[in-house]
Amino acid sequence: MMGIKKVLFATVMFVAVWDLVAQNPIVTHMYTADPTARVMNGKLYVFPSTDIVCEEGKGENGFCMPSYNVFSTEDMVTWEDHGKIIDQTEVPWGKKDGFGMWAPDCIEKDGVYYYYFPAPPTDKSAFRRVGVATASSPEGPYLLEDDYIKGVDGIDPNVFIDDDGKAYLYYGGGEHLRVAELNSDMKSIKGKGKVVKDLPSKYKEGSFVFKKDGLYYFTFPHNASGSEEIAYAVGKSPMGPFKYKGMIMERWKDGIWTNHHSIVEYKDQWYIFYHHHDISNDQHLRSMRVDSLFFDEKGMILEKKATLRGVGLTSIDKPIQIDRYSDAHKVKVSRIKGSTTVNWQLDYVENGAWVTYNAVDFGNVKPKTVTARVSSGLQGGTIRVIVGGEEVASIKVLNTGNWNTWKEIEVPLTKKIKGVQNVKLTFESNGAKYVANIDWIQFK
Ligand code: FUB
Repeated sequence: MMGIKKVLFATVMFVAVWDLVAQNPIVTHMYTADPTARVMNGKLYVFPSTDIVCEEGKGENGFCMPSYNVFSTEDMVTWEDHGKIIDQTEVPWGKKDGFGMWAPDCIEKDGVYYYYFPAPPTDKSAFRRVGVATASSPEGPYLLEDDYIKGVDGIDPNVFIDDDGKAYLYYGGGEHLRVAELNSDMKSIKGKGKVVKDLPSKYKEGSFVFKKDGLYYFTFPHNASGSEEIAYAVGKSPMGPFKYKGMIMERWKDGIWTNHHSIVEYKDQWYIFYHHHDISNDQHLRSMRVDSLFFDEKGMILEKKATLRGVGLTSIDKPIQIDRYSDAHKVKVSRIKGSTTVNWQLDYVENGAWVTYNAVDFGNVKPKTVTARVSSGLQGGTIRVIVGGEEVASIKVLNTGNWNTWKEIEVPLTKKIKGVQNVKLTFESNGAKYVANIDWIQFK
């Protein structure tokens, strides 16, 4: 799917800039979950948690989560990894081998970046306590507070600062989620946390609050049946009550129990960040994703279908990873066996299948050919390439030997293409059920 273009290792800093990609998942060199996205200094920063493969007996509930990295983008396409900002071994009050650094948040107030994270405390006073670390830049370095926030007991801290400067901490997981007003030091709460009222019953976690046009949106993963959907409620105060409005994103039905999100507006577009188990197919090794989000004229959130395509424009200067499609019919997706990078293919592509990939930026290059990297263990067939609604090429695929033997087939384009266009491929077989597997296409 993508390759690392530049990787610089230093003692304390790891920086990686990826080839232009705008697809899901957005990071493939490590597992990232629970993404909190924030706009800071004109950039979009994402603060996720980190999943790693668990050693026997480590972590909790199958999760092994030792540390936090921070990522940023300015174009929603190129992502930079600013490296590890906090490790469990550095938390003064936390277990050094707890592997329980669950969903974090970060927010700026008066030029200080406050990073909130849950961790298992050494004093065993709770399953999770919430710690704070501060920095003068979103990328750190972060200075950890000596102790956790007193009176806060629970996972998934989220902070919202209202227009009047008052800050609120939301936290917890279970039948009830909680809210407390933060003191102006942003490191302690006023009184006791209160239950957020009027939310639907059953398991909830991962509160994320934002305000739009005077309305407060209380959004949360909700396990209404079997795995978590992303749901929301709205209210007129950051403390609630909130009126339940329904689902933003439906629950996963392919073996992953959690989802965890954040919602942010960046450069006049709203986005939802969330996670799935794209790379690993293991619900404890998750990868963060992003899709665009829309509201209706009354401010209600339109339900979002998770996509592989993600967001942003895809430039034609590299192969287009068609397996990260916008929409598809009669195809499956799998990792390519033996690939040294994280790389997917479309497979089980049936006669009559189609796949769309939106927002390809052809610029003014006016490409002359299109190449497809394909394999077929049967008779092959024809792949028609349709750009902006018009057929621009037809690619004949024959048997390549087997489904793991790849061939690049280049054909001329019959039309001039420029600007931003949606691309569609249709598949017709030479008689067999399956046409061809396809890794990528490239316009040149
Ligand atoms: O990542 C560990 C936990 O899983 C998070 O804290 C929850 O929100 C769920 O995503």
